[in-house]
Amino acid sequence: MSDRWIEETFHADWRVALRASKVLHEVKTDHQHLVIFENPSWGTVLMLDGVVQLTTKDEHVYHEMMAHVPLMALDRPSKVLIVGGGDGGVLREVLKHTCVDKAVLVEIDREVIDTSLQYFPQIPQQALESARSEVVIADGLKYVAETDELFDCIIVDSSEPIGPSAVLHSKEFFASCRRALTPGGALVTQNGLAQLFPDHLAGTTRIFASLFKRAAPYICHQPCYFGGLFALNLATDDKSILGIGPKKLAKRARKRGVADLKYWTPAVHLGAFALPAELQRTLEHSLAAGKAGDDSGYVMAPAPKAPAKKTAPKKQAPKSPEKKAATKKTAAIPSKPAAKSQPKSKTSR
Ligand code: SPD
Repeated sequence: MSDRWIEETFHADWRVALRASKVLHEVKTDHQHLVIFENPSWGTVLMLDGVVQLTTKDEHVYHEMMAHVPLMALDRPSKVLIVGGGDGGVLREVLKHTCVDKAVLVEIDREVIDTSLQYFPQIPQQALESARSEVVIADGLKYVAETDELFDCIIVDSSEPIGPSAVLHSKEFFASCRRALTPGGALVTQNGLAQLFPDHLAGTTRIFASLFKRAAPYICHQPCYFGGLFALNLATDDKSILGIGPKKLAKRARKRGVADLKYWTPAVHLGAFALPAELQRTLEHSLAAGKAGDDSGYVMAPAPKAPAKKTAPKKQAPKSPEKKAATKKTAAIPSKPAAKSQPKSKTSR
């Protein structure tokens, strides 16, 4: 058994390490550091720039919730765009919907696709080679800004707001997504750890609410994203898609041949939009700030610089990126929105 422990280095205040019983591949690609390794409990693990992206043990949770929540909500989605997601997990789930004629996957880093096919082919299965799939190696921001095509659903399967994924959390990018959606289409993105960094979720919700008629954050339990509830977020101009009941969802799943899932069910779909009280409050305050003119998203502060060799007298430890961003955002969000400006929550169904 190897003694190498590979750390998730993304969080400034804690480190989670996984034992690599075997490192299968490690490379600095043109875009990021990529490592794939085996772990006896988690299976095969993919990490990009020190952030766990997936493990073969639990990838189904995230991939099913990213794909089936928006697609089951839509009446007959036929064209889907996936930005990122080069491992093919979201694409695999999207193609389960027989009504989807075409799914375009735009990935900036070819090596993510190639190494996924090589080291965990059970995740993409045949999705990347499907006649219904089109794989484009391109910058997602540029692709969405320039495409003439319209999609019923856009799924942004990005990493955290660092490296090549940073721009995929920006207002500019989400505005381009809106332009590339058919009327009433759905946009979904991931929004990080809901309880620890609610500002990420709140920032995107504020952007979504400024661009769309409805922003609908939802959550899942993704064991390998250590730190509790994991947030996803859906935006649409057709609020009726958020009111589909369990019977209709089940009927759609049957009709489209979507069966044998491991996480998504109609009840899980509906329950995912039920947010813990404090999170709901944070989002309401954030939306109130949005109404007051602040439609900024979540911007991670640059990582603290390494200390200079000659150390000056210590003043205060640098704040972690999350703490800095949190401080900035909290200042913009009234602790209690004035009764008059209390928004009708756009996050409710
Ligand atoms: N905290 C990590 C979030 C990563 C989201 N993307 C995962 C890619 C899996 N297809």
